[in-house]
Amino acid sequence: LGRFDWEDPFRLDAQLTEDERALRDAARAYAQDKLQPRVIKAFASEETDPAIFREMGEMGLLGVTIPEEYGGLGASYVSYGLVAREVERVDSGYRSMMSVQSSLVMYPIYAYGSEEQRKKYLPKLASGEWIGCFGLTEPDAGSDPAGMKTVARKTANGYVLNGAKMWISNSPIADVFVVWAKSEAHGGKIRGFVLDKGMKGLSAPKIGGKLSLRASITGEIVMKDVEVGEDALLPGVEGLKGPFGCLNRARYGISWGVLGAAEFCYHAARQYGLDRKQFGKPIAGTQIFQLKLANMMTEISLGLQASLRVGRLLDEANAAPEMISIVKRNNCGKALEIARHARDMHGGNGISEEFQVIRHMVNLETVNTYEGTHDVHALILGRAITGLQAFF
Ligand code: TGC
Ligand code: FAD
Repeated sequence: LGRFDWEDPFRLDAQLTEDERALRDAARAYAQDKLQPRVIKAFASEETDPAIFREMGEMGLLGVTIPEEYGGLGASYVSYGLVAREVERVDSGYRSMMSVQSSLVMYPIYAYGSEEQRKKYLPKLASGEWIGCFGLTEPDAGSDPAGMKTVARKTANGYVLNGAKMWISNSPIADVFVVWAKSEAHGGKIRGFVLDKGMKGLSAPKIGGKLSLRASITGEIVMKDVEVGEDALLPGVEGLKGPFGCLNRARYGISWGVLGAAEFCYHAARQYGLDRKQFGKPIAGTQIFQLKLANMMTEISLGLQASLRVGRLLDEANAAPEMISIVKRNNCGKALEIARHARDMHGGNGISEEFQVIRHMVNLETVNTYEGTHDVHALILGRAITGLQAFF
């Protein structure tokens, strides 16, 4: 009979290639050495250090799946998931910064961009010299992005963009803005545009007062008669499948990331339970405490196996979006539940920043909402199961 490891019940480690393990270990070392020491203060003061992008770039953590000729690593989707897990073990906000840059900015420029756009943007985004953001959500169009109001009007030399995007990760510090707009010249179809910081009429005010994801800056994107050339249009895609193609990658990465946050909470609760004595014995020696730990370990290990499976299918170009909805939805929901239990299992200490579980808990509220809410993914799956759409 085989050996059992409470930290790796199904021996995920043995299912990875040597390259995947090496990248995972490098990402873990970076996240623990460089991100962990600054996160408590960054979250408390709602500050995002832009230098993190350059550090991640140096480590090769931006654009993991983008080919090397454009500055990426040309590595597998499983590798990308492993990086997300290590970064989110520290904080969902840091993973957010990384995954927006990789999946929502570099990926569309690579997949839908012209050769000129790829050469202009990808190497600088990969190195972290430039910071990117992705504008899909609007004040009146969140779960229903087809209801967006941002428009691109054709001019003699290009387009004029008008509209406002809301809740955009990285936008106040971004150099590169991938925005989605209804293009009049394309029959009102949604098209992607790449805008540069400093363009006349383009601004990105910060959204303050967030009680979740405070280490990752969020803002609006306001476009007032922003004039761009034809070269700003992403030529390779039309319609909602453009932004959804990017979201597939980011949602998949999140499915791994949230389990990193959940693992942190599980490990912290276990250690706390071993150290903390009440009624003359460690609280980890009580049945209820052990039941909660057993549930945490079970959900994390099942979730990791599922994400690994979807990652392998993505690497074979054989993954369906519904598979990604399953792992995004389930892993986010389970991670949030695990963080809430870990908070409770720490008693009063559970509300202190020092023990970190409450930070993960409030962060996971955002992650459960963005990139398709828990319920919206249920409706995507319900449609696949029944053939009936229940959105409206
Ligand atoms: P629907 O009719 O289903 O589809 C419209 C067109 O899009 C295609 N499509 C997809 N293509 C690729 N991958 C997918 N996952 C796709 N899903 C749909 C579809 O085939 C169709 O193509 P065509 O050629 O026939 O036109 O569209 P709908 O309007 O009914 O959509 C409903 C719904 C709920 C599925 C969708 O709108 C949805 O997923 N809503 C959630 C919105 C969302 O996820 N927003 C995310 C914003 S970005 C973000 O949150 C970043 S946070 C990042 C961070 O900080 O880490
Ligand atoms: P709504 O769509 O108004 O949903 C409100 C509630 O109604 C939810 O519970 C939802 O599940 C429910 N609901 C909606 N429709 C239905 C239905 N048909 N049936 C049943 N229930 C329904 N967006 C970007 O484009 N780029 C970013 O970088 C980005 N970063 C973000 C960062 C943060 C910190 C946050 C909080 C959000 C970010 N978002 C970003 C936006 C995010 O994707 C949206 O918040 C999300 O898609 C939900 O949209 P909404 O907030 O408008 O909520």
